[in-house]
Amino acid sequence: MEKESTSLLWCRLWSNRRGGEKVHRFNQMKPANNSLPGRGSSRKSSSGKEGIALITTLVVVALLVAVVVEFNRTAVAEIEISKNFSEDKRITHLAISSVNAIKDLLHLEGMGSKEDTLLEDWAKAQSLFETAGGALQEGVLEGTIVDECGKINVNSLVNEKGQFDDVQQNLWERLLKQPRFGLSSDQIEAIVHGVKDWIDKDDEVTGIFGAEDSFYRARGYGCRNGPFHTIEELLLIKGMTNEIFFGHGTREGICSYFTVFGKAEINVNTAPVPVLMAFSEQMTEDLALEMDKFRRDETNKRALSNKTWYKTIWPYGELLPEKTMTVSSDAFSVHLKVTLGESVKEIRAVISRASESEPSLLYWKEI
Ligand SMILES: [Ca+2]
Ligand SMILES: [Ca+2]
Repeated sequence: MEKESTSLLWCRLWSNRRGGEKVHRFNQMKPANNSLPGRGSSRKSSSGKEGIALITTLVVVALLVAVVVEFNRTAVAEIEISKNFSEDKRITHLAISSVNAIKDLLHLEGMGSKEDTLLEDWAKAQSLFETAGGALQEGVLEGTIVDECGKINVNSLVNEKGQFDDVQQNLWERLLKQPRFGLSSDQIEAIVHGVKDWIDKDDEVTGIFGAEDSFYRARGYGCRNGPFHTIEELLLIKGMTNEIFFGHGTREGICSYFTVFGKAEINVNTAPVPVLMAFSEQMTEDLALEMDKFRRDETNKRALSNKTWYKTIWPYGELLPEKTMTVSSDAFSVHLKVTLGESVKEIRAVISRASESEPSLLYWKEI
């Protein structure tokens, strides 16, 4: 029965891909009772949930395999047309197709449940890419998907009045003082104040370490006085270095824990352990690791729909800053590595998935 369903879905998707349709026939993929819920609605039964999860998994594998098979077919056809068809173009074609498949995956998972967790298929992208890559005639497809909403949003450090958001400032300071980054208290203050001045619209230097236009003009560029557009923009801030941003030796870089995409709230289901540790002065690494273990346990899946699940582990009276916590996400980054023959290409893309609309591409960069 399962084999028959997989085959049926594959054929439908394959047929759609060949016809160039972007939108898949969700009606045909609905369970017989027509109970596929919209994003944000409650699910009717656990069997319904399992059904949706199974369908999502089947569709994702079918999508990625279809992408690769289509790629092989197109590549062979185009090679016959032009002998100058370069590996570079073929890699780009495969990368675009793969990111489109990921957009479909995120759309489907968004329809299945309102919460986003590390138990979902997007978080197991490596194995999905391996499955799809197995259908490649030559080459390797590797990749990861990361929830950008599990990170601290750089632009949320400053409120509409141009002042520090206290909760966000605390998050920054608690994160950056972790020994993994090897930063002194002066360095931390310089980064936090520098970022605040970069965003705020005024030209008043914050504290003794901040910097405004007069400082940056000497470097040949102006102060943004507005929101960050990319996370790499942090490298322009006074006090920031390549070593701090990317890491060096045993020191970890800070770049994996900040984002410019998504919302101010952090998804407690997907935030990396160091970000969990930044939620409270009382949060130890052991506690954060225990939270991480809890949210990766399939038997706790239902609990993850409510951001207060942490209380089942949290031993302290003081609550975590729940206003800055969420269980759902609207921005995901894809890191893709495609190898064909001697050519290798890495792509970083960011996909936005606002509720009630199809995912869209926010960012695309060939590394
Ligand atoms: Ca300022
Ligand atoms: Ca400013």
